[in-house]
Amino acid sequence: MSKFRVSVLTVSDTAAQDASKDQSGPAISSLLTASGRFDVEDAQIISDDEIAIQSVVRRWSSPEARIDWIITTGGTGFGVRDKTPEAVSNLIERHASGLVHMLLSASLQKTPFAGLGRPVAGTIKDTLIVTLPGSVKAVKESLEALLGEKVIDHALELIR
Ligand code: MTE
Ligand code: CU1
Repeated sequence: MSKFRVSVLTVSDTAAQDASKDQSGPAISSLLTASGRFDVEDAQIISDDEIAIQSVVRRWSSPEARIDWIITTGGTGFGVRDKTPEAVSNLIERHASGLVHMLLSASLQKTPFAGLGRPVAGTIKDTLIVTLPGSVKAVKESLEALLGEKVIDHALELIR
């Protein structure tokens, strides 16, 4: 079976100014690559801007891009600039509330602050998209839940 094609979008005003401040994007890429099941095809950093988020997500979810899974990191909390879930939600065709539930329940076992996360997940055409929080700790905990029992692999097999 060929590897799943993943693109990683870091959403952060700070990292958009200075790419060296992006820790969660590289953390996601290295965890995925280390698993041996995923190829990271593209990684970008943009500011907390709904239009900018949507333009990247639209491009990556177009059939020509052939991306199986888009992961975003950052902008999912309560900060006034945190708009990732709203931007992504408007593009999702089928919501994956089960994956959201999984992310939240796994994360709540690590910290009650996970209750401040507002993740969304779902499919846009043949692409799955999941929004993760912005910290490296949260990203590791979230990917552990999604990749551990190969739940995400099964989801990706069903849509490809
Ligand atoms: N989820 C996990 N697994 N671990 C964490 O430490 N931190 C929470 C939450 N989700 C956390 C987590 C916190 S403190 C915030 S504010 C929200 O994610 C939103 O993060 P973001 O605004 O960086 O996207
Ligand atoms: Cu927080």
